[in-house]
Amino acid sequence: MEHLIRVGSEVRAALSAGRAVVALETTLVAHGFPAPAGVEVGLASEAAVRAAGAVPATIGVLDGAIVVGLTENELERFSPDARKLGPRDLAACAVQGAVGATTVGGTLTAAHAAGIRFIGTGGLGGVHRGFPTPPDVSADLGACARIPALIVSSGVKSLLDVGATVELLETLGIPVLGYRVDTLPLFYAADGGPPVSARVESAGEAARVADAHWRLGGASLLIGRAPDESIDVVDLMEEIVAEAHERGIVGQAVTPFVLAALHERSHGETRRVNRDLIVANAGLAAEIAVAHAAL
Ligand code: PSU
Ligand code: MN
Repeated sequence: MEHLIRVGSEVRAALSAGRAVVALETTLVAHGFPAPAGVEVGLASEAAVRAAGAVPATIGVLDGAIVVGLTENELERFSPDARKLGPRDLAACAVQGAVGATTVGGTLTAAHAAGIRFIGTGGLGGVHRGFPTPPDVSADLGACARIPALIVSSGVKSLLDVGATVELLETLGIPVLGYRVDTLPLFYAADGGPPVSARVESAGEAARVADAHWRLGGASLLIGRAPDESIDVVDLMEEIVAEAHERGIVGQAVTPFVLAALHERSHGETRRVNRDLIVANAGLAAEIAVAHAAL
């Protein structure tokens, strides 16, 4: 079992030197974009982390191990047939030797085991529309409530009940900070979301708030960064979510279906905005990690 977690050499060296490291997920690589676009998004995110002076640690399960710091060749193995791994799924996937792409919750679990506290992603999971039929709440929220980390996203996944998700985040004691914004970004759209619990103006301020939160025994914090290009796809989204429901698509299959339909019907616009916000969030997570390492 000593090889259950395999930390790449660059990540290992950075961690032991106390340098900034940012964890990146692989669900968006395997399932968030049609192949091979996801790999490009993953590599661009890693480049953004490096440009901000931190070391990227992209996480996924391969060859019987939870790998923290995938190489480019390894990242290319995260195709749409990879399993989607939440916190509950990591152990079985590793033991069974399958390829598994980690969600935010799965990434948090592995990052915590490796000693990494900063994550960049697109959107956090949350409460699905139509709750409680079925009572579909992402395991991302449970992981955030247990594990101390800072997650930079553009809010929560766009097909969720954003209001209900924010209420649940409050219940779980998870700060929802706005990066230079007063309201939580709505993924593709910058404005119109619920108010954040506090606004921060800089990476340094975010790092100090995270540090204070952790000293108080807090777990994760969410930082919302608005997409640089804001688009309104609310009506299109409602149409597609209703269609998924009619077709009986449930559980983990919902997100890939909705994202693919959105990309297609917006003529690629959502894909471009999605890609760019993921890369920008990775860069901001790295800036905050660098600021935290200097505290
Ligand atoms: N947002 C996206 N694309 C994605 C995800 C979020 O735009 O692929 C992924 C993230 O990995 C997130 C996961 O952690 O969806 C949550 O899935 P679920 O609701 O099944 O827990
Ligand atoms: Mn779910």
